[in-house]
Amino acid sequence: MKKIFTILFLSVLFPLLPFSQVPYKVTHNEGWDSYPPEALRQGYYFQKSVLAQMDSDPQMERVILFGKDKGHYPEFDLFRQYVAIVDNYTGKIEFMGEVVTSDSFNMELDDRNCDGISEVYYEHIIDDTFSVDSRGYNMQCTRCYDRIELEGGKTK
Ligand SMILES: [Ca+2]
Ligand SMILES: [Ca+2]
Repeated sequence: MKKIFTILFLSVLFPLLPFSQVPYKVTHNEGWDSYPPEALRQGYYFQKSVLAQMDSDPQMERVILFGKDKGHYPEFDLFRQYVAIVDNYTGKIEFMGEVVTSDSFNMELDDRNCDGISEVYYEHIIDDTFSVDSRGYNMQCTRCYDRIELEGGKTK
């Protein structure tokens, strides 16, 4: 009988013990998944997103690459792409990049000046201009390596 009382006592007490209290709850994100719908231009698709510190506001930003196919050639493919930067907490769009042409979906984040704020780097073909020979080989173009840097919400 004493044992039963002990078990009953423990089963009532157990949920009240400090170690049984969970300080936070893990839930799935609700609302927008990877990006707010306004960040998606018509005909483009989500490619990837990276969480990064993009400005002096301690809240993190989500840097998102969107893209679509532009054309396929024997030796290479062409794509259209752009970068959007979204406040990860509010979902507010902080930056919408220009659409550029490239032969790969590319976006790299780095803090090359070591100020604790990341920059976005990407390569594209200047003026979307390129040429190929009669068989579709030997692409000629001028490439540009660009940078997106936010500071106080402004692009440099
Ligand atoms: Ca921030
Ligand atoms: Ca930096």
